[in-house]
Amino acid sequence: MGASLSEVDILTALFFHTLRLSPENKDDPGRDRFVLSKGHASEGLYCALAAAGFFDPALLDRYLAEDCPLTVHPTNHVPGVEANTGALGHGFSIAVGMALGAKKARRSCRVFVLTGDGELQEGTNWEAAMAAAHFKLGNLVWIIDNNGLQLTSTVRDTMEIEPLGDKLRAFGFDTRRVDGNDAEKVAAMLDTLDYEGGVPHAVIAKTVKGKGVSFMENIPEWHHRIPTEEECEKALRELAS
Ligand SMILES: Cc1ncc(C[n+]2csc(CCOP(=O)(O)OP(=O)(O)O)c2C)c(N)n1
Ligand SMILES: [Mg+2]
Repeated sequence: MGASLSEVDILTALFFHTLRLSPENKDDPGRDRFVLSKGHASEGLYCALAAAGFFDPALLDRYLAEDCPLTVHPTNHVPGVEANTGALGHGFSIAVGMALGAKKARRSCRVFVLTGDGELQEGTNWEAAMAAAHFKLGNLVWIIDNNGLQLTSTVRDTMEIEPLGDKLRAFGFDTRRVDGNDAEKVAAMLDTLDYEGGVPHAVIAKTVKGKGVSFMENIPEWHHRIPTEEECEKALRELAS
């Protein structure tokens, strides 16, 4: 839940402001794409997709049930899911391929991808970053959920990724920073990007893992812990207030 609460404001900005994507155009080759590379945070994506009308929100109650398509890691059996992700380090490469394909086909669609920050320890991201700059993919936006935590510990203690802004700029990205827990700020910032130019975009979205639930914020174990019924009620009360 920590990983989903971290990203939910970014998904809100994307699905309810930025993306030219809806249940009506979801099979149109010219649609915008969104790839959740940090696929373990599927609950956030499922909630966004349900709220945006891609499937009946009642399905959310069957999350992880046998025969339910809402699995821990998302697959394209779920309407609106563009890529099967969850093995970290692959989603950004997939997104680069989508953006390159769109550019070659002269389609105006844009590709947005959300990775974690611990995920950037996977070398495949940096190969993809080189390719994005080389192919001048201005239609690509790489958003990094920069919450400073990964599975059991901090990113800094596991394998430091800083100075991230300098790295992204050196790899040729138009690099922005934003409060990733403020959907309006994310949406406004994405409006300012030049999607027609030849420079790919990177957004360092500063977030808090577990955002909005006092006892989950910044606590690594809420990466995987299942709340008790009491904790669940408290979390829902806090999120609703
Ligand atoms: C290739 C691969 N290695 C390990 C894992 C196990 N794993 C799942 S989530 C996670 C931590 C991810 O941290 P981060 O990218 O910072 O995402 P956050 O949840 O903090 O947004 C790890 C190591 C995985 N899913 N894929
Ligand atoms: Mg993280």
